[in-house]
Amino acid sequence: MAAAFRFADRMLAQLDALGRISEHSDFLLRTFLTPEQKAAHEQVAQWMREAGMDVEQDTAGNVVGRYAGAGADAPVLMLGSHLDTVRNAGKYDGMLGVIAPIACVADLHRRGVRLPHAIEVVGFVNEEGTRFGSPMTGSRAIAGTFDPAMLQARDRQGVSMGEAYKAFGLDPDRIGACARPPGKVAAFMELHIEQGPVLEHNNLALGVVTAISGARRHRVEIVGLAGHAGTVPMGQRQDALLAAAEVALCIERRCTGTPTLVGTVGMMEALPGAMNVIPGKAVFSVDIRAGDDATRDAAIDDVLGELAAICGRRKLQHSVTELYRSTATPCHPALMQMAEDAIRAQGIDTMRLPSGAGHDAATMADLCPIGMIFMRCTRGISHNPLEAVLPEDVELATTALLRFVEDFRPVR
Ligand code: HGY
Ligand code: MN
Ligand code: MN
Repeated sequence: MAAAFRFADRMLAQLDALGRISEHSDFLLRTFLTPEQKAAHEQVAQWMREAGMDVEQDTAGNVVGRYAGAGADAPVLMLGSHLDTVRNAGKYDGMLGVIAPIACVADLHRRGVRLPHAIEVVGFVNEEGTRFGSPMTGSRAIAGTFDPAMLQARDRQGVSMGEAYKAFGLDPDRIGACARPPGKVAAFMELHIEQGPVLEHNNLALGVVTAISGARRHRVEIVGLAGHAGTVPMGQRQDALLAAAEVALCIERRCTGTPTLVGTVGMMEALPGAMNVIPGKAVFSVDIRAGDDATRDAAIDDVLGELAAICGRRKLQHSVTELYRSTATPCHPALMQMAEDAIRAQGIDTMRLPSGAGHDAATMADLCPIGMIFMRCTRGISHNPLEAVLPEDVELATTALLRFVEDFRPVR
């Protein structure tokens, strides 16, 4: 059967194939430094080679494809996104932004086109932070901002990131060696599904991102006293989980009603975790983000104050560990304009919108000018296997990205 599209048919088949590389048979989970990461990266490396790129795994574990420019020391236009997933993920978050630039380079290669700039396509590791809590490892390594202290972060089995790097066959002491020298990368552009409802609400396939929200992630431990569920009177308990539940509701109250401010408790564990034991310990995550850092930080200060008050009232101990902090990051105006021109060249309308989600692009802003193109996703659903896209949007996104790549000029 003839392909309906120039790009989308093959791309959707590739995204389906990647969506089948999972740590679980009944849902998509592909985390950092696992055999599934290795399998996905090997598959992407093969597609990069077929597209005419030289491919390597860098010292952080990113898979990097390179398509030389017309001149030897041509500036580099870097494209890409992440290949790791959240738990029970959709198959487009991240992966679309790797498969699309590979399709663009394959088209240039087929036509024998060499541009004034070299192109690098990166499949980043660990943008989500699902395994160790600390995210953005691959893009931080390339941007030169990786913090070796993150190697101490441990997964649920108690394995540290440093130990996992060694078990994967990489040297944790050399992660920073893949950092690009300042000035070498002229720009970074990331295509990503919007993961929200705005484009669909405006009946648009593609949007130009103006800025990326800044997030802070914390791990909170509350310690009370485990006890017998049947014998300890309600007024004499030191129930750690009930304190955690109060804090979660306080986060909801504090983060409701302020534009761009959002707060989420995505993980919560009652320990020791038995039906007839009063939880002596509770461990939970706090993810608070906003369009500007001051709004976000004020909310976090209030929540941490409430946490201390709740634990004081309930005679509990608590500890807070910050796992991650990113600052709200604007996209470069010149790249926004180039992206907008490339989209409009497809004969469609577009809009500019902020990103509430975090992205590798925000990390890359420490290295070079950044831009992002958003593609509509069905009902704005993401971080959920219901994540879905329209083939015609995939086609439009890829032709627009190719136009951006061909028309790209380094920004001054
Ligand atoms: O958390 C985020 O915004 C992204 O999915 N890592
Ligand atoms: Mn995500
Ligand atoms: Mn993503």
